[in-house]
Amino acid sequence: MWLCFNDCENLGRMPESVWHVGFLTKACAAATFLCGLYIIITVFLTSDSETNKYINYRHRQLFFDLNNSLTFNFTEGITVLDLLKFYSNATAETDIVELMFTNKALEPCPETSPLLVGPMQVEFSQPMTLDQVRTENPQLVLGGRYKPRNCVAVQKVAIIIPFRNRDEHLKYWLHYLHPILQRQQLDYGIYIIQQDGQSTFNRAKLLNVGYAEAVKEYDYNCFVFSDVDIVPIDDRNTYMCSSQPRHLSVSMDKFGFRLPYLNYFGGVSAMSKHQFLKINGFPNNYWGWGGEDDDIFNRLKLRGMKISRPSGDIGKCRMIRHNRDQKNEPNPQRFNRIAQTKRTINKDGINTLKYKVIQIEKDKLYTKITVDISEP
Ligand code: UDH
Ligand code: NGS
Repeated sequence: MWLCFNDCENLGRMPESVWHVGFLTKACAAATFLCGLYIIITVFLTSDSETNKYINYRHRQLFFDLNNSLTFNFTEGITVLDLLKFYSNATAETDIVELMFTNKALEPCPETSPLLVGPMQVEFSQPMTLDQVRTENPQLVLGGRYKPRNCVAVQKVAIIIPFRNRDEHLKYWLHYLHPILQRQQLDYGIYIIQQDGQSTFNRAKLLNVGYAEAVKEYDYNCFVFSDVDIVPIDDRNTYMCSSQPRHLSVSMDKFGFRLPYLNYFGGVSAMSKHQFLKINGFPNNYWGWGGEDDDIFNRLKLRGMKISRPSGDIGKCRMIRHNRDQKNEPNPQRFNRIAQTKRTINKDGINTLKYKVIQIEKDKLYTKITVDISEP
């Protein structure tokens, strides 16, 4: 019931200015409340007090990235909720709230994941769809990203695939690799770098683009460069970096499960950011098939690095059989080029990389970046 003591008949006709003052008061109160909340969270996350030790790495990273994302711009298609899910590894909104407000510290993941199963059956004859692969991988976050839920991954790994017209192969690669990478307890993202147009294919330049684009998005410290048609058949072959550049596809079925030659560095390899930058990335001028992996090997050798490899047993891989692609004919200049790495290493590489991003597609299974890498 309303009580009225004064000017009762005008109660329903309050002057407009009074309504404005009421609205402003409420708006100010709301703004003050939000500022207060922000300050409390900031103090909580940055204080050096006792509680600090309970705040796990992930919450800090989340806070940092949220701040950046809100201040700068979001990568196309990524929402605050996606970020929250990614950093908390939560699949449901209730999980996020729970994780945000529990003080449970995460330990680093063990050096060897307890989830590994060893040798696996790998074959490429069963029908496969992307929807099937999406259903198989409910823990993925938009962009083909994943983090272990119960521990902090040892490395942040960007997996980069050079790509054009290989959709059939990509389905199998995603079907096999996502579960393997998750069992390996990696904090990873999948980057498919698709060459735009019909000009001659350039694998190494696409890999440079993958590096450049991945570091824009996240603080990756390890980069795995993989052909789309190669699948490991033992998950102990960890897609991680080590103190030396690592060659992972050491024992392929098409080579009778052995190296085709000692200095072979093609197929799948892994390099830390430091190792990659030490060789000025990869050459940009190998158009067509062959030689670019030998040039990369030369670069590593010239900079005093050695190749680390898993054993032939653990490093077993299968390659999806295929015919030679159009516009990827053997490069007639490749022998000449690999003879000149010493001269070209500083002049051609990540420091001279030029490309134009045509499109970025964020799928649950991958980030696909279509690029124009043609020379003007
Ligand atoms: N790639 C594409 N599209 C192309 C060419 C290459 O996506 O048109 C990518 C893909 O990731 C592939 C990688 O570049 O795995 C390496 O290229 P490749 O598979 O052509 O090289 P590879 O040495 O095969 O595996 C060479 C042709 C072999 C023909 C054998 C005929 N029996
Ligand atoms: C070498 C190529 C490499 C290639 C390797 C395996 O001859 O680029 O064969 O090729 N080097 C040169 O041509 C200089 S494969 O059998 O996988 O097609 O990676």
